[in-house]
Amino acid sequence: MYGLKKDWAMEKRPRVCVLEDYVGREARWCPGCGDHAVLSSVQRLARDLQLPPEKTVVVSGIGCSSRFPHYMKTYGFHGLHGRAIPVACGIRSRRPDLDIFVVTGDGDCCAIGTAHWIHAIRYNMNITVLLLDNNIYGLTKAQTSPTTKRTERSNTHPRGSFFVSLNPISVTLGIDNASFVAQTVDWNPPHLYETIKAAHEHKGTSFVRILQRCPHYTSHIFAEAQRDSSLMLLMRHPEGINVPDAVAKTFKNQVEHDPSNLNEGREIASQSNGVYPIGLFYKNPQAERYDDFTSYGLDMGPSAKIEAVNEALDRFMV
Ligand SMILES: Cc1ncc(C[n+]2csc(CCOP(=O)(O)OP(=O)(O)O)c2C)c(N)n1
Ligand SMILES: [Mg+2]
Repeated sequence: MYGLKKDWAMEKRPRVCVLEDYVGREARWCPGCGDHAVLSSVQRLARDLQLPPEKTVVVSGIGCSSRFPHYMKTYGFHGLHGRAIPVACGIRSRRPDLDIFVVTGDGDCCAIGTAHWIHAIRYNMNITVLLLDNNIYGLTKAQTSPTTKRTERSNTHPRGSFFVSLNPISVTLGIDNASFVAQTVDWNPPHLYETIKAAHEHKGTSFVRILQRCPHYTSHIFAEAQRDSSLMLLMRHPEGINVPDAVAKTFKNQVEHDPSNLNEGREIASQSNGVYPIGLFYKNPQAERYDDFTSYGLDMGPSAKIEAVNEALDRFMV
């Protein structure tokens, strides 16, 4: 017909997602809050990897940072305080096909959610955990959190916190079967992006602590490190976080650290000289994954499932 192909309109075009396909509601965080930087990194990563929005889920607990799922145009679950990680593990147990991100705060993960955090690291299911650590309970207006530094003032410690703070990286590196442990900062977008990218690529529980500025309550704590890069230590290795040379050059302090060396990773994490190490402390792609067991039987049809349940129940017959 006049040289036209009859089925031209039926041609299936490849799907392309643009940034707007991942942008949800307008973020209500304060201007200058580090959470904005993490949000745009995750949105850009989703766009760059073309993650299908309907196959992506962001799970959070309660806190300022935990408002994250509202700001992504993907599936999301804004749940209960401290319970983000177990919800994500539950989703992963039966949905190997989804991309699962967890966004949690230092109160959410390291106080009320501690038991879940420890066991999830041991289970090593394939999820990406982003701990947005501003050293304070932000949403409830400035109470001391486990990561609040000694002497820092808050509403619960108006004369300054008097006890030693918890280091989430050292804790995670101490848990058997940890498989990916990294640290980055909200104020260095290339490092932040590359760290989240490497975490997402890793198959297992990736734990990323992001030092995050709270402009309202803890604006001073990372201000020095932001101004002076010698207060940070950049860990570099071909198997580590792949930052462009132009970015790496801006760090005066660097160390070559092989992320398969757990003991060296622990040493770097626990140094108490006031310098923040950033990069990959530890990676073990061979660590056992609990989701390899929980996804058993996903391909069974409904009648086979009923038969299996009946068989299991019959075993308890007296
Ligand atoms: C069971 C329960 N306990 C306490 C609270 C009150 N609460 C809400 S958010 C929060 C702490 C949030 O701090 P963090 O996780 O560090 O998040 P941020 O706001 O700093 O991002 C607390 C204690 C709650 N909502 N539910
Ligand atoms: Mg916090």
